[in-house]
Amino acid sequence: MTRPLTMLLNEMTMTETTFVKPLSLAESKKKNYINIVKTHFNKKFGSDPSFYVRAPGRVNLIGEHIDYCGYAVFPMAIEQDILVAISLNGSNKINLTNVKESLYPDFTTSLDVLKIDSLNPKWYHYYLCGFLGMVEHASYDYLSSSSGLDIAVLGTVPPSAGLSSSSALVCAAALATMHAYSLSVSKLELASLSSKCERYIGTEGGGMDHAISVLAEPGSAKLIEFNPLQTTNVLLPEGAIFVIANSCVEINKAATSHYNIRVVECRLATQILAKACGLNVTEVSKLKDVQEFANIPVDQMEKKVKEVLHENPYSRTEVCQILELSDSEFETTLLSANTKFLQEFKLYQRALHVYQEASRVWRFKEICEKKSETSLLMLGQLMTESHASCRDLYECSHPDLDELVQLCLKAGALGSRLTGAGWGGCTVSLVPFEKVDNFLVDLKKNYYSKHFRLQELLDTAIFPTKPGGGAVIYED
Ligand code: ADP
Ligand code: NG1
Repeated sequence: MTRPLTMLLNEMTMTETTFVKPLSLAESKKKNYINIVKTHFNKKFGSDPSFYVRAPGRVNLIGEHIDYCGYAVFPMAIEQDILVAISLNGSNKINLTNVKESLYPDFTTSLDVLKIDSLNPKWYHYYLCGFLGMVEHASYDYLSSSSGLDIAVLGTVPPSAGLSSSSALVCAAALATMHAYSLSVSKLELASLSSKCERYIGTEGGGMDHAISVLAEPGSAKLIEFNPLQTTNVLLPEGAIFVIANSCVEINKAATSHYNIRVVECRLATQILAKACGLNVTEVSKLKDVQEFANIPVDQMEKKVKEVLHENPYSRTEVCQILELSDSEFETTLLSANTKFLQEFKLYQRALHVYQEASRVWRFKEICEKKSETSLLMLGQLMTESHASCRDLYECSHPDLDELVQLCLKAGALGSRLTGAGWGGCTVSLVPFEKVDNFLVDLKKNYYSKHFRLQELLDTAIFPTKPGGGAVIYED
């Protein structure tokens, strides 16, 4: 029977612009997790939640550490996610509980003393980032002394592994807050807002993770461009699959300064390149701005970097001299809270990585779109080049990750690289369908058995993945 046009239009609108889905439409595996978080909510708060939110983690296929430099990246959402069950509680308290209580203990705060401690980040601070970002966006208009919330969280994204568990939590919190207070925010706005508010935790991240967590559509990876934020669906070539393998080396971005150091090095390289190109340094804040204002194609920026920057690390004094800044001006305008101690900066290597990685992203997209017999080989090669650049120029790898990449290649991957921030976490490998089974067996034998302590993590440490959908609100 043909369905009326109005019904079809409603369905289209539902998938494209609103987040809300009936709970009955959730996949059965998702329903199991929803039941777990519902039971936990009920045990802690003595009632049922009003609704649920899910926001997925992601795997970045290529384009590492370039989103905060303004360049496009190429991630896809994964099945693993953060689930939030939530209800208004009529008090002025936010009560947060987590299904994994031993790792993430309960937390309660009054609405009038919300604080995010970026020096000692705890799990609930990430939730509060999303909450605060949303209420600030609404200028606190919706908050009263009875706007408190009961919240239970369940996460399946491996934490601190480069698959964006923290951003999934921030996005889920922002979306849950939006719906609890009946605010109206578009998907694009939510993606930008969640990215800004995760910075309350202290890391100066780019917008990739939130954009994909909110905007992902099942079945395709996305090219994500910034300023303005826009996304393009890209179908991945057939015949191979992306497999994630966790090195099981954990690194928390907010509790260390590695990530912000790289952001600072890119900022300094931007200023020095801009000056050398005769640009107005106050108008230029990202490496992409230099390339655009100087009107140089991205694949020719390598030449400019080699002309202007030197390979030896820059001292703080030298940077101040070049930029004509006093040390205290330098500290206040260019360094962040956890990078004030820095004395040396590798600018040549970081800028070279960023421009070359940005070119690789566009080549990756073109190969996916053109589709030829050699597509898979070429994609694999770009991924492996990207890893080498992360390891040697950006220095964001880890010996265990490098070992894992080599083992993945030996086990049949056409390409393999670290994914996400690095310094630990996961690899993503492009593996031909017919080799997947052997690939899994080989890795288990050669990496996970060798690192004996990882045996118990095997079930969750290595898994094939396909492009999943973005954030959703489930209601009964
Ligand atoms: P990632 O690369 O996974 O985003 P981060 O180091 O940025 O790693 O963030 C990890 C932090 O996010 C954890 O230390 C924890 O505070 C929070 N987090 C991740 N998953 C969960 C979860 N399931 N429940 C509560 N907090 C979580
Ligand atoms: P993960 O892997 O989630 O820590 C971080 C940044 C991204 C991006 C990647 C590196 C945040 C929230 N996320 O991701 O923006 O810069 O590193 O490509 O800071």
